[in-house]
Amino acid sequence: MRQRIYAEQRIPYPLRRVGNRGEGKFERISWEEAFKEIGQKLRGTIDTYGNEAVYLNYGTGALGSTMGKSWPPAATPVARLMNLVGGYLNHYSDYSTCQITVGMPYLYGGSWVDGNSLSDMENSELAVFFGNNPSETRMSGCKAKTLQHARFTRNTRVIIIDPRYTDSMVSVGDEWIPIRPGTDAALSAALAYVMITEDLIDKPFLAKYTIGYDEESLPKGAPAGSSYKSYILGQGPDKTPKTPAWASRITGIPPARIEKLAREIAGARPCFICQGWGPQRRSNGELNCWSIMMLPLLTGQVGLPGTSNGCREGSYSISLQSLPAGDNPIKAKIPVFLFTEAIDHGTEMTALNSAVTGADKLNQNIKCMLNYAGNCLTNQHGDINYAHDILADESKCEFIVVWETAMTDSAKYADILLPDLFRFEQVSQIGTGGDNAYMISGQPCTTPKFERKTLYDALTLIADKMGVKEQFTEGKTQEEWIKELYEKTREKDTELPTYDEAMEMGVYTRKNPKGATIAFEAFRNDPAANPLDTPTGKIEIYSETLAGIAATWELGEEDLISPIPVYTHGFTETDVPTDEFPLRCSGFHYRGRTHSSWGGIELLKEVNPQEAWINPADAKERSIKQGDKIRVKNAFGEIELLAKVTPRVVPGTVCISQGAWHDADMYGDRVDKGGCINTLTTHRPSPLAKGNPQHSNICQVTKA
Ligand SMILES: Nc1nc2c(c(=O)[nH]1)N[C@H]1C(S)=C(S)[C@@H](COP(=O)(O)OP(=O)(O)OC[C@H]3O[C@@H](n4cnc5c(=O)[nH]c(N)nc54)[C@H](O)[C@@H]3O)O[C@H]1N2
Ligand SMILES: Nc1nc2c(c(=O)[nH]1)N[C@H]1C(S)=C(S)[C@@H](COP(=O)(O)OP(=O)(O)OC[C@H]3O[C@@H](n4cnc5c(=O)[nH]c(N)nc54)[C@H](O)[C@@H]3O)O[C@H]1N2
Ligand SMILES: [Mo]
Repeated sequence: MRQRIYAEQRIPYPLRRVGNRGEGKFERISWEEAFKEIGQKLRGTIDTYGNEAVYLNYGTGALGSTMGKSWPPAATPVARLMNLVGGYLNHYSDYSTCQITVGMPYLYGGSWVDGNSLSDMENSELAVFFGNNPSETRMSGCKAKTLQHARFTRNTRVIIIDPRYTDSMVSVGDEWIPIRPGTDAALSAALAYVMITEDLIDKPFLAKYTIGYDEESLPKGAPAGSSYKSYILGQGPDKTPKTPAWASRITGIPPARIEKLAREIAGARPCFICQGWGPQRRSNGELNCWSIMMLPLLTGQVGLPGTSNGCREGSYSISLQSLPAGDNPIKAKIPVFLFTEAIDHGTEMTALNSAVTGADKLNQNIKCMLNYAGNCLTNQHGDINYAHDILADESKCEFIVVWETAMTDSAKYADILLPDLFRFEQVSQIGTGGDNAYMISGQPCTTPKFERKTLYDALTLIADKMGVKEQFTEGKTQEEWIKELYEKTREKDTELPTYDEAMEMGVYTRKNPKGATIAFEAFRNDPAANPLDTPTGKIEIYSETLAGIAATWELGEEDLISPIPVYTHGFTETDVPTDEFPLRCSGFHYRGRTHSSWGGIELLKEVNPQEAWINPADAKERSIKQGDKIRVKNAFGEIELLAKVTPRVVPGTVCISQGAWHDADMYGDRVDKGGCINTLTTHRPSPLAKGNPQHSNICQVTKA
C-alpha cells in the first residue's frame, strides 16, 4: 500500500492533454480550469448530440459505498451526476463473467447462479475443477484458506483440468489433466458419451428436473434428433459420435484417461464439479462453460451437500447500500465489451446485430467518455492497437475524462486527467464476501497530498458548473452519506455493528449462517413448489429461447448459438492455429497484480516478472531457454517479455498473465515492451453474450 500511495506514477495535479491521445503528454492546470472545461464539454455534447452520446466506461479500481457500487461496478457517483443532467449510455454485464452470466439463465434461470460454497467441498469424495484457480484468484478474502481446509478435512480427491499446472494444483491438487484451452466442451461430450454408453447416468434425476436430455423430453417445437443424447451418440445432424477418441484429437487428453475420468465422476458420491471463469472468457465461451455444467446434471450431483452445479463456488456477502444513482432516462444499454464499436459506428448497432438492450438500436455514436477507476480504454480491453486507432481519432470520441491515481495506459488517452485519492486516503466503507462475508470500514491513513481530491468532491464541483450541485449532494458531505447509507443497511441487516463500532473495528467478518450455500437445494427438494425461472421451470438442456435467438439474430460467420451445449472450436482467427501462428495463447489472472492494478510497482515486478509460460518441447524447437527475452506475435500485434520454460503448461499453448502495463510507442513500431496480452487479443465479441473472448488467441513465439 505504501509503495502504491507514494508511487512515481501517481498523478499529483489535474492535467490537460497536450500531445496526441496515447502519447502521455500533459500540462498542469487548476481544478477550476478542469471543472470549467468538463462542464462546458459535457453541456456541449448533450446539446449537440444528446445524452446518449455520453458513455461511462467500466472500471473496477475503486469500489465502496460512495465510490463504485460494490458489484457490478456500473452505478458509480458519476452515474448519479449524469442522471441529474439527462442520463447517459450505459452498459451491461462485465469483463469477468460475461459469457457465463448471459448464457447461464437459459439453462438454469436466474440472472446469476453460483454453485455450492467452497467449504462444502469437505463433504465430497471427489472434486473436479475446470479452469478454476482459487489459490491465485482468491488470494485475499477467505477462499484460498477455505480451499485448503476443505481439501484436507476428509481427504477429498481433487482433479484440476487446466492448460496450466496452476498454484491451486500445487496447493490442493491430486491430479492435473492438461487440456488444450477452449476444448472443455469436447471433453465434456466424451465424458457424457462414456456415461451414456456404460449406463452410468442418473435417469430419474434427468426425468424429474430437466428437459431436452433425450428425444422424449424435447419441447414440442424442437426438430427430431436435436436432443443432447442424440448429439452425443451421433444421432443428430452432425452424425458424429462424441467418443473419447474423437475428443482426444481435440483436447489432447488420451482416450483412456477420458474413459477413466467419466467412471470416476459417475462413481463418486458426492461429487463437486465446478469451473472458474477462464473456460468462459473465450470465443466459444458460452458453449464451453455450459457443456461443463452437463456433468453434474448427468450424474444428478446437484442440490445436495458436497455437490455443485458446475458453476463457480458460491459466495456469502454483506451488501451495503450505495449512493443512489437515480434513474437513467436513457434506456439503451450496450454489452460492456462493445464500447469501441459504439464510438466507431454506434448508429449501426442494433438489438439483433449487437445485443443492444432497452432499445432497438443506438441513435448516436459515443462522443464523450467518463472513465473512472478503470484501465479498460486500452490495457484491459481487447485488441489495444485497434482501440488506439479509434480513441486516437478526435473526430470520433471528442472528449475523454479519466479519474485515476496512476499514469496508466488508459489515462494517456484522457483529454482531462483528474488526480483521485485511494480508498485508504479517505473515509470509506465496503461490503464484500467469500466463503464468509466481510466489511471494511476505514479512516484515511494519510492526508491528501498535492492537489488530489475525492471523487465525491470533484463531482460536486462539476455538478456546480452544470447547475445541479444541490441535487447531487442533497446538502451532505461524503462522510454524512456513508453514515446515512450504513444506517439504511443496518435497518435491514440488524446484526451489523454501529457505525462507530465498525469504524473502530476496521474489518468486520461474519460466518455464513447456513454454514455453506447449497445451490438449488429448494428446487431439488421440491421442484413443483420451487420452480426455476426458466420458461418450463425446469433445467433446460434444450432451450427453445436460444433456438429462437439463433433464428432471429444477425450473426457473423462462426457465431454459433445452439439450443443444446455442443462443441465448436470458436473463431478460426483466434482459436485455430495456422502455419504462421502455430501456438495457442491463453491468458490467466496473476498473483502479482489485480489486473493492471499494482502492475507498476517495481518490488512486485521483481518477484512476479511478466513471462510467457512455454512448454520445453515448444521452447526447444525455437532455441528458447528459461529467462530469454522473447517476442510473441499474431495478426493483432506483437509483445516482448520473458520466457518461463516449464512443463507446467500443455504443449502447443503458451500462457501469459493478463494485466501487465502496455508499453509501446503507438506512433512508432507499436511493439509492446510491457508484455500486455491485450496487444494480442481480438475485439470481436463472443456470439451470444457479445463478451470479451480474451483467453482465445493464436500466436508465434521467437527469441527477441
Ligand atoms: N486479456 C485479458 N484482459 C482482461 C481480462 C483477462 O482475463 N484477460 N480480465 C478482464 C477482467 S475479469 C476485468 S474485471 C477487467 C479489469 O479491468 P479494470 O477494471 O480496468 O481493472 P484494473 O486494470 O485493475 O484498473 C483499475 C484502475 O483503477 C485505478 N484505481 C485504483 N484505485 C483507484 C481509486 O481509488 N480511484 C481511481 N480513480 N482509480 C483507482 C488503478 O490505478 C487502475 O488503473 O480486465 C479485463 N481484461
Ligand atoms: N491475484 C489475482 N486475483 C484475482 C484477479 C487478479 O487479477 N489477480 N482478478 C479478479 C477478477 S476481477 C476476476 S474476474 C477473477 C477471474 O477469475 P478466473 O476468470 O477464474 O481466472 P483466470 O485466471 O482467467 O482463469 C482461471 C483458470 O482457467 C484456465 N483456463 C483458461 N482457459 C481455459 C479453458 O478453456 N479451459 C480450462 N479448463 N481452463 C482454462 C486458466 O489457465 C486459469 O488457470 O479473478 C479475481 N482474482
Ligand atoms: Mo473481473
